[in-house]
Amino acid sequence: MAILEKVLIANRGEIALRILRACKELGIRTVAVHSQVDRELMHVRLADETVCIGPNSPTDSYLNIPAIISAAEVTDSVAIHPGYGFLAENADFAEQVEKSGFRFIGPSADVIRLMGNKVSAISAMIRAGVPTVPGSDGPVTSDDEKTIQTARRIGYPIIIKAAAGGGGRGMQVVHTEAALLKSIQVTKSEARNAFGDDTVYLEKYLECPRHVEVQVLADTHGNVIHLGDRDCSMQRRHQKVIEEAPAPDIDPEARQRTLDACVQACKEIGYVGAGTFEFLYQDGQYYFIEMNTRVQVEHPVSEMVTGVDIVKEQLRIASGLPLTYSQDQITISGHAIECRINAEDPKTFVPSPGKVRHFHAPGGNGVRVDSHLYSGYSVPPYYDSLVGKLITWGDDRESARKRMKNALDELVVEGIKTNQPLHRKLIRDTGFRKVDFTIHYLEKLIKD
Ligand code: MV4
Repeated sequence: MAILEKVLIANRGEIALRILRACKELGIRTVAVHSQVDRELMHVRLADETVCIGPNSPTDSYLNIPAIISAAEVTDSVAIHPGYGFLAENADFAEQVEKSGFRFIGPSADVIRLMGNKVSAISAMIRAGVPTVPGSDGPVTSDDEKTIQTARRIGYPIIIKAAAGGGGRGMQVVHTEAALLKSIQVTKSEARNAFGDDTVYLEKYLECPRHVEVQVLADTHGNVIHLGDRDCSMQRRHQKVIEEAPAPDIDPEARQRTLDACVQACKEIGYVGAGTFEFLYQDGQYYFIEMNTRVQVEHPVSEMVTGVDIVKEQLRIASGLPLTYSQDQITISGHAIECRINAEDPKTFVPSPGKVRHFHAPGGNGVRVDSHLYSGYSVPPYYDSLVGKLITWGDDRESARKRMKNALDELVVEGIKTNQPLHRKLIRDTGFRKVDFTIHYLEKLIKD
């Protein structure tokens, strides 16, 4: 078996550059597809071939399935890497890519669909022995008496979630039985409008958890490994701001059981590719909430503590090659922290596109910068405001933190506003230093 010959990168910005670098290391030829304004992107300059797939609006370009597949056809690409966001977790896209004769770099359309529906995802996890949140074990039905009984068994507060939701869309918390049925109707109606599917389910609402996730890799030969976990609790409005690996201050037995269960679940569902199991972690227990069937923004922190190149593994897996490592060859060494650099006002979080007059990346031992920025580049207003990721590694959490403090002091982005000042504050914050935080920490910190 040989490595893929030519890969089309169906994304933009830092992740497109990240994928291009992995392709180059493996000797894979690259096709960059881009919107009109994006011809100035760094990875477009570096790609072997480029195709303009449409106007600036994402719907006309990076979400335009026929345009992307046509670009794969005219360039004789053999595979499509979707990155994250855009079409990365769109099962119909994966299906059309495969039906058109290309390899989709990710799991099968069926597995994307199974995990895209949160009710079927949770059922699959229960079958595989992954710990889940106490809940309705299936959708809420029209039998209101039964729903009330189910809610009493779970106990209040309860969170109502849309099966087609995820990533914070389509959820509502209820504190009393009096509010239950009305809230279910409201969530159903919102879900119908947003996703065209009004299926909802119930879970016990965990009030002060951390967000801990497990990175896995699975090949087409039945080999599955995990790369440990990450903490992504520092977030605002479901946008992660800082991530780290390994998740600090975790019960070792609960962790090992959960990591093993994730590997087992991949085997049972026939998972192929890179994937992430999302958990809430509270009082020493893990509770599965969702699975992401793509490479994630924060994958570098897992790379830094394992030495595994996750994107190269994705490309090997899609080529039909076995994973480079067995589980025995994976050790977690040291600690890594990632700060997401966004083009936005550090106080109001309003996007701040525009021309980068001057860019200077920090460097030195244990410092990694994943960014498509360069001096003179204009950040367009049409897309996500993520312009780079600063990642540091150290022997332990405190060393990684100190390196991040210095790297943030060195970073220069002039011409646009970025959240660099917020990061400089957070990295010095006592709650962050002492691992005394939950998913609600940053939003509370910003308030005062
Ligand atoms: C929860 C929860 C508390 N209890 N489920 C939000 C995003 C989606 N992935 C799931 N989410 C939550 N589910 C139960 N049973 C709290 C959240 C939640 C959250 C989770 C992870 C990271 C940030 C969050 C922010 C607010 C709420």
